[in-house]
This record gives sequence, structure tokens and C-alpha cells, in this order.
Amino acid sequence: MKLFVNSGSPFARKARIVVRERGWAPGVEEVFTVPVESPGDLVGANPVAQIPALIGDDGVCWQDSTLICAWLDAKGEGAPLLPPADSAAYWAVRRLEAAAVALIEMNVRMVLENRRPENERSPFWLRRWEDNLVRGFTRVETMCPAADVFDMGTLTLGVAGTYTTFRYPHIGWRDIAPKAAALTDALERRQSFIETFPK
Ligand SMILES: N[C@@H](CCC(=O)N[C@@H](CS)C(=O)NCC(=O)O)C(=O)O
Repeated sequence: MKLFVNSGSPFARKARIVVRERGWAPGVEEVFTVPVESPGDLVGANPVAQIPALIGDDGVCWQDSTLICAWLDAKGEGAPLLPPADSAAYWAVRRLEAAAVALIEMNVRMVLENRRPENERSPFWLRRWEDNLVRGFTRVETMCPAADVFDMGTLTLGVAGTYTTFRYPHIGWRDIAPKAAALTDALERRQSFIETFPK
């Protein structure tokens, strides 16, 4: 299989971690790419030229990190990261996952806006996304399980926390969300997190 990634993307990092945690690593070639240049192989896998994108051994193309991770999890080896479908635990994990994906989205929007020439950036949208991010961390703190819980929700929250520190250390999310910070610190000690730390 081929997984299109780069070394900074938090959405791609989530998929790279799931690949490692669910026993896929030997069969997955990570293709490092620059999505904004819309390279042909990436566009063939994902027409909207975003990472992660996955091409299965059967040639089927997968886009969207949440879907890719759910599929890798369902078909992987050993204990899954998502509880049995439609259990109470399943919906709790998916709620945390969605809340953490929203944190990643706010970060990525800010990164893209900040890549525009300075005089074209919108202070309104940058302010709004940063405010959303702060409120989002306040919310995930109320949902955050113990630091030793490892599932698709906590994994995504760890990726979101580290990415926020990587891009916007001034936001101080660790003070807003100390339980999420402890969880992130614990996750970053796992081999899958160490190997994919953003650069
Ligand atoms: N909803 C998508 C978002 C993926 C996404 O935004 N990826 C970013 C990198 S972190 C990207 O490829 N951006 C390039 C672009 O949007 O042109 C997912 O979850 O996979």
C-alpha cells in the first residue's frame, strides 16, 4: 500500500501512527509529498490533493484521515483503537476524536492563512480560528480520559496537542487543558509518536 504524507501534517501523522500501532508498517510505503504543488501521483489518489491519501494493494484509493484511520483500524492486527460499533464506548471515543479533529482543522486553517502574503491575510479569520482553538481545548479537557487510555480519540487528541505546540506555542493550551497535556506527554513516549514527531 502507499500512504501519501509529509513530515509536518497532523492529519497525515494520525494515519502514520495508526499504521504503526495496527501492524501495517511492513506493508505500507510512505510517500513524502508537497500537497500544494498537486503532484500527479497524489491527485490520482486524492483529487483534492490533500494528505493523507492511501492506495490499497487492490488499487482502491482512500481520502480523509478519519476514514483512512477507521479502515486501517478495522483491518489491522490485534486490539482495535475503536470500540465495537454502536457501543456507548464507541460513541464516546468518536466524540473525542471529532473534537480533536476540529482542533487540528483550526490549526491547519491558520497555517494556510499565514502562508499567504502578509497584506492578504485576514486578521478576522485568524482571530476567529484561534478563539475556536482555545474554546476547543476547553471542551476536550472536559472529555479527556486518564493519561494511560489509548484509543482513536486520545490518539487524535495527542496529535492535536503536539501540533498546536509545534505551530502556535503562544496559545498556551497546556494551561487550559492540563489533563489533555498529561495525556499528550504520555502518548509522545510511544514509539509510533516518536517516529512521527512533526518536523
Ligand atoms: N479532511 C482532511 C483534511 C486533510 C488536510 O487538510 N491535509 C492538509 C495537510 S495537514 C493538506 O493536505 N493540505 C493541502 C491543501 O489543502 O491544499 C483529512 O482529514 O484528511
